[in-house]
Amino acid sequence: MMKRRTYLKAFVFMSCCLSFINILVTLQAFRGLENNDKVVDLLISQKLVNALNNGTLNSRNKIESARQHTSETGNANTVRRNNSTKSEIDSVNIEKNNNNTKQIQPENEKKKRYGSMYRPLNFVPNTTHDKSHMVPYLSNDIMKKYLALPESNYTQRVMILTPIRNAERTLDTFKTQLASLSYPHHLLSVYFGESGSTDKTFEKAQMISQDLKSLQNFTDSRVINLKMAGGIHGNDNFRHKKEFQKYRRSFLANARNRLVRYAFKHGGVFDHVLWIDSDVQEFPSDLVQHLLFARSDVVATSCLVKSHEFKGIYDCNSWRETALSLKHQSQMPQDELVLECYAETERIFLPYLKIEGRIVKLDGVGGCALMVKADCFRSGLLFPEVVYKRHIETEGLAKMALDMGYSVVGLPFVEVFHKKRS
Ligand SMILES: Nc1nc2c(ncn2[C@@H]2O[C@H](COP(=O)(O)OP(=O)(O)O)[C@@H](O)[C@H]2O)c(=O)[nH]1
Ligand SMILES: [Mg+2]
Repeated sequence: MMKRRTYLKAFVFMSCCLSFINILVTLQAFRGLENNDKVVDLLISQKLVNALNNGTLNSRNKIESARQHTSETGNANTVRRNNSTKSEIDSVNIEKNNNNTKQIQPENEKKKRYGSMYRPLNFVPNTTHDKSHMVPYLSNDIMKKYLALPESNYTQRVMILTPIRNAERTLDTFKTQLASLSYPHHLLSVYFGESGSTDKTFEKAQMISQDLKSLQNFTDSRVINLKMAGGIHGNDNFRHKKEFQKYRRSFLANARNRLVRYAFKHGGVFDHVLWIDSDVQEFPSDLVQHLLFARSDVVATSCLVKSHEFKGIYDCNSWRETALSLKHQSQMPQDELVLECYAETERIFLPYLKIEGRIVKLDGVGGCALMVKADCFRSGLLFPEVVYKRHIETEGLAKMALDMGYSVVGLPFVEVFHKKRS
């Protein structure tokens, strides 16, 4: 009897041990699967980022590309359930891409036409009527040829004006770029016009101003509270919705006008106003010299965005009218706002005018990096806050400047880079 009970106990004990080991093995297996899933998830999200960056840079294509990759993610999930490898996932995605050739231009075609950071073109291609928004990468030799500056003894004073709102995260880079300007710092002042920030933009800009004055020898630097409320804010897709543009751009025009008025009242004497947006992350150290070299009243640079080994147009507001664009506008009411990048308007973007040389005539300008002679503002030029000849803000300023008899030009080879799209 005792013996049978001992056997029974031993049997129960053994069964418990076996079940426990079984549970451990199963748990381990699940964890392994989970980790595999994480790796696959990472691969998928990386592909999404790549696709967004590799597609042409206009927003419509970006949306298409994002849509396509949402369905790719679905595909990959199916593959994951079947325990497939990375190369299998890649081949499924490549197949999917092949079925969508309309949306994604083949890499080789893109490289041949626009060059790339690694294989720049050794000539200036004619992209005048290009609709892709991609901008050719040109070799250093070509760029040097079109960007050579004469020796000069600079004496002109430049007031840099930058409107800021929730710019805390971009201000450090912005300050580094300002500090590396090779124009004599004692001829430069920087005024920031802040309003509506919900982060520490104001405090950060104050610290930067202090450094620019004491460590970088700038003549003056201040942060001004513009005392405004409103505007349109949010990520690129939201902020750039067509229906918001009249109000958004009018608000920005008002901010710019307040800032420039303050500068004239409190900023001493200066010869030029240089507008630079706080989310422009890279500009050439000789930016000021290039803008002065144009010897014009209103001067804009190309404003681009980098995307892996390619680059594309960010600011669509620097353009030249064509006969066709003017014909279209002549059929519109006077107070209708014409906006670039929302439909084909048949205008030519500044970066596509390189074929004409280093200083080209424009009819519209953007505010990424924009120099305006101080005398233009003194004689009444401003950023229109209501529609002026079907345009507003910076583009409206260009239209108004032309009407006042001022010269409006662009420097297609001088490229500043806006931060990546959000
Ligand atoms: N003071 C002020 N600056 C603003 C406001 N909204 C934007 N900005 C600044 O104006 C510049 C251009 O604005 P942004 O939204 O980047 O224009 P986008 O690049 O054309 O979309 C940037 O330096 C912004 O920080 C605002 O409401 N108030
Ligand atoms: Mg911006």
